[in-house]
Amino acid sequence: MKIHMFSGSGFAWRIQLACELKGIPYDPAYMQPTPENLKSEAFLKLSPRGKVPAIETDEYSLSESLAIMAYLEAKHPERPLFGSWPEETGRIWQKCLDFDLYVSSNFIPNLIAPIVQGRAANEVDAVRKGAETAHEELAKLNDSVSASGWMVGDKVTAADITLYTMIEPVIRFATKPEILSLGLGFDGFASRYPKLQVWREKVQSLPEYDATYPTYWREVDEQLAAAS
Ligand SMILES: N[C@@H](CCC(=O)N[C@@H](CS)C(=O)NCC(=O)O)C(=O)O
Repeated sequence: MKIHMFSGSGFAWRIQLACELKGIPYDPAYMQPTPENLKSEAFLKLSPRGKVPAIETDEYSLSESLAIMAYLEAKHPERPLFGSWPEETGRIWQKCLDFDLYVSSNFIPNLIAPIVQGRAANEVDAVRKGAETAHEELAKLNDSVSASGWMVGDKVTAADITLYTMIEPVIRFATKPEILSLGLGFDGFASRYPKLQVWREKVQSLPEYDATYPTYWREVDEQLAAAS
């Protein structure tokens, strides 16, 4: 199964994590995130909105990260990521949908995109407002971490995957050296959101995690480490 993606896409990271956790073999089909690639006729057949991730096998293709995770769960029910009984399944879906409908829909256009696209310094007020909304949501999420340290229940689920792969890019991009002067408040993440920090470390400690860490991020990290 191919995963059409580009390195650093949080939505595609979800599919890699789901595959690694479930032991599903996959082939990351990396592309450059250009309009020529994403909006090409061939790619639009796999992903009608021209967005990654999309999966492709000889018989089937699918886009939308939550739909892909649900498909993988139905196809490979072992090591469930969407719960083992109806009430748990409902809670996991609630967490995933709430996050994508109301939270990541703010993170991406109002915080991550202006930073990644180098617009943040010219759009300081809008970015600060995006950060403020993100902090309100993160505070609620911090309070909602379950007693086990996972988002729902007592083991890693699709809820953890869905949230982690968007929260981690926010922390990474909003703490870039050139962004710190905007005072967006993510450099104190661990003390501001102690339960989320423990949760982050739980995700990062999963044996399957390292294989999914974005290769592009790793290269940048290594270059920075070598330069310092
Ligand atoms: N709702 C979609 C969102 C996918 C998405 O926004 N992907 C981004 C990369 S992280 C993308 O392909 N952006 C390119 C574009 O919109 O042109 C999902 O969950 O898969």
